[in-house]
Amino acid sequence: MTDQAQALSLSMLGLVGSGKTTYLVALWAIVKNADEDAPLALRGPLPDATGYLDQGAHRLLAGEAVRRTNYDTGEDVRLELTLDSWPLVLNQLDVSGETIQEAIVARELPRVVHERVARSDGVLLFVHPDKVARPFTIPETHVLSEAAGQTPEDEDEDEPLVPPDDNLVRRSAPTAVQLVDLLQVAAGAAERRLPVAVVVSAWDEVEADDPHARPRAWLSSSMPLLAQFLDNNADHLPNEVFGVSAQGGDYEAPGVAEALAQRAVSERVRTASPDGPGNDLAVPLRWLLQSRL
Ligand SMILES: Nc1nc2c(ncn2[C@@H]2O[C@H](COP(=O)(O)OP(=O)(O)OP(=O)(O)O)[C@@H](O)[C@H]2O)c(=O)[nH]1
Ligand SMILES: [Mg+2]
Repeated sequence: MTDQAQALSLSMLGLVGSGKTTYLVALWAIVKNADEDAPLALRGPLPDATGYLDQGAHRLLAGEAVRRTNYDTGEDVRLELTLDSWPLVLNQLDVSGETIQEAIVARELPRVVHERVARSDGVLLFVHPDKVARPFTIPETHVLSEAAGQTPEDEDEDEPLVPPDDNLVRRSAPTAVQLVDLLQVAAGAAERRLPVAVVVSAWDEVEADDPHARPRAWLSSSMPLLAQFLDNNADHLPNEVFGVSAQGGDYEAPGVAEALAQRAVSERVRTASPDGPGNDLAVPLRWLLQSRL
């Protein structure tokens, strides 16, 4: 088999600020300095445009968050790697969360993203734990309408039905609804079995709340709809959930960025997989690789 035939091509998907670029840049900072015989290493030519990655890596090294990805263009990154001696092409279009958000509203991926997903061997789906918009429960809805000056009797009054604005509904839908929509669109584009590695980014923040947190259990309690969708569609969308702290901590918290900046990126990273905690950013990639072999 040629390298190309074995190469794994992945797409990164996620809503605005879900941690996609930080993961990619941390990976770059690590492989750029790795020995040739490291489990995850660079292979073949350097990517055409390393400026975007280098700039991001520079910020991470200094303990600063990466910049937001450009809304219009995104960034096209192709990394040729070896993972546990297997050739792996990380052919990733790092699009901004807004591009994905627009795709959800339109229920159609931009053509360039559609083509990538169609040719992908797997998807990294990013979720930021602090940016999960939950659906309201019925009691919460009552509290909110009372706060807005509405009494339960008002709600019973006959009002003419105004059809909801579809775009508005999709835009303001809970995060889990948007991600299920996105996965359905991606599965349609792929037209075949599409393994999904859910990456819960900023895992340090989840662990700060609960040091015993496990990624799949976190997903089930934070986004039950998404967890159930993944469970029910495991035939078409085989899936696993990972916790990843690519920064290693919250750079906004007092003293954290300064302390982390003293350490190499590879030593800051924290991961949580079904096998337990670790500090290997490649765990979701390894799972995707194995689910294609
Ligand atoms: N605490 C913590 N925060 C993180 C971590 N990784 C990313 N973040 C924060 O999450 C936010 C979004 O990260 P990005 O990597 O820019 O997310 P993105 O998905 O590329 O965002 P867009 O390109 O804007 O759609 C930033 O404020 C990061 O500082 C982490 O490991 N820990
Ligand atoms: Mg980005």
